[in-house]
Amino acid sequence: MPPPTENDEGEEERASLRELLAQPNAISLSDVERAYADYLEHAFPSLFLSRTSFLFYLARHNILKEASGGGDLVKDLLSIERCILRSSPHLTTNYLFLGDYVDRGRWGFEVFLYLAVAKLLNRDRVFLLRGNHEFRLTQEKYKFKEELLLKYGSTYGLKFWDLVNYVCDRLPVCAVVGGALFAAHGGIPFSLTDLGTINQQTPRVLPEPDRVAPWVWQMLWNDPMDWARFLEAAQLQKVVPSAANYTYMYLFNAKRGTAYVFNDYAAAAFLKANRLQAIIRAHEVPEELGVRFNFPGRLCTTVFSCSHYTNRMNNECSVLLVGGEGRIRVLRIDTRLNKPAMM
Ligand SMILES: [Mn+2]
Repeated sequence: MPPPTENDEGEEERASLRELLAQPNAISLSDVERAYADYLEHAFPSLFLSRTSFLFYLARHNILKEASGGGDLVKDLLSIERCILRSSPHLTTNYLFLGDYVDRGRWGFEVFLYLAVAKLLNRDRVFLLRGNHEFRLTQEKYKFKEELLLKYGSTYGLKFWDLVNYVCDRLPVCAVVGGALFAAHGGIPFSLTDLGTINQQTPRVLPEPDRVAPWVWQMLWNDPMDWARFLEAAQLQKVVPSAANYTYMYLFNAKRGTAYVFNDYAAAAFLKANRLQAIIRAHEVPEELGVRFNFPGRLCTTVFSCSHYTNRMNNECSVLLVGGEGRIRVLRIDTRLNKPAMM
């Protein structure tokens, strides 16, 4: 049997890309690398919580009138284009994205590039946090690495994969908005909870946070859990809640097989200790409208900005509009045109 021919459209595209990249005057990978380095240098003058003061700085000068938090933008380019970046390229609002730009869809690379370009054009307006899919391990397990290999072949696919992860390893993992709101992809951490200490002790480049900085891993993977479900989970895990070992507040996250769940006591303690008002996170799909208030008193809000998630759900999506003093408004995104067939 003859070997399968590769003379299809995809191969033609790959060949023309190779040709383009082989030309001496074409943009080279090192140019792309330099652009990313430039992006990082200017994006986050110092990573992590120094962004707090950066955001405080903006707030003090009344530039940060409102900020939108978009969560779990996996694959949903249509929603980004139509609803979030429609005023691009020159944005008049600040945008904070809560991670998960790749995996679980066909357009991870495009979403990532789109947001990177938005950042380059609007350095002081667009902020990108890291999600639990901005990791090599996760991307190998889900679809992103495969997506790049399929689109660009093994040589360039792997190079692009490295470039994206060069950026991911340097993305900040949390932010404080307007001195009032804590934002992270998953939630509050367990093994270190003082933001000042976290800022000091977290390496700026983190390819393996699960081993080096578990609190970072936790901020990307943790989930909030209401008290009734928390008690059930404690019973299942045969844990007797005890203030001494913090199991009143955190439990092993059995659904994920890693990290922790936290209840409203944990949320309140964390917010009080860090003098903040509320938590904004993504990471879980609210059933319908793209938003869920997890605890009484709106201590924690889950926002999801990807419609028709994984093409199997019919969820709509939302973004949060954050006004002065941390007031949150929910903006629903019109997703009627985002039919799964179009993904
Ligand atoms: Mn996630």
